[in-house]
Amino acid sequence: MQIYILTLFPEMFAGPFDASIIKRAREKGLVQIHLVNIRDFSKNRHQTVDDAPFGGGAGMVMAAEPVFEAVEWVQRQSGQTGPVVLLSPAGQPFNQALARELSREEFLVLICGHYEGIDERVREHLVTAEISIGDYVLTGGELPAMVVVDAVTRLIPGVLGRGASVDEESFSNFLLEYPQYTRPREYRGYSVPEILVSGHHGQIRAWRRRQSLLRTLENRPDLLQKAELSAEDKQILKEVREQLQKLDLNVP
Ligand code: 9D3
Repeated sequence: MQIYILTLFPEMFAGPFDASIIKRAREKGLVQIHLVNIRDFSKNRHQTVDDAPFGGGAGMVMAAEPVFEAVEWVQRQSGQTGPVVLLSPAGQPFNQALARELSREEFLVLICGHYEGIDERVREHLVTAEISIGDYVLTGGELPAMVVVDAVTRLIPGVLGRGASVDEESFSNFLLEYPQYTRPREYRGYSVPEILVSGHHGQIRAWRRRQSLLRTLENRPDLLQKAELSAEDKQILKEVREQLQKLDLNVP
């Protein structure tokens, strides 16, 4: 996959793509990440890319021209087309399903917005998808672009080692993961749950399922609506909810 990242701050990307799984994916040629400086496509003497908003108001707006020129240059010189994604707080929430869709593309353009906003004509006539990574305010689209590249790259076939089954992950099944432990069996007096060292595989499976359900109920009750729950799962959740109600704790 070819990923082109259009940004005013290409230097921010040094580091995250040079370690661990993304580094290996790049070395294997499974993903090529290209950084393009939007400022190189400014056509004025001072190389500016922003201007005051028509109609007045605070802050500066990223101009349409350098963004259009940068995207069209990328498409010309690569000879490819594909989704043009704008990272923006007003975008659709990024999630695993969207990461999976994007991972099937051969060519992706990510535009990192900056300043208070971007000329609406970029959205209307250039961008094909607008993505937010969550409900908090960042300084620009650079960190969100890194998040998208990370989530998408690990889904490209061949990037993760065998055994790392991407389908069994939480967010694929809408349950949070169960607690994991490794050696030693006791650390600072804290011991590993006895069941995990019992060798009773059926009981271990049931314990893990229960832990996933409890953790999801505690931290992400919204996910339980989407999860595929067996009759036994529902019984567990019912019992836990009743227990919590008895203790007068709030529970969804
Ligand atoms: C005046 C209203 N602000 C929107 C909340 C303006 C504004 C603030 C911060 C516009 C852009 C930004 C920079 N953030 C991003 O570009 C961004 C972002 C984010 O801030 N949160 C979550 N996801 C994303 S994706 C891009």
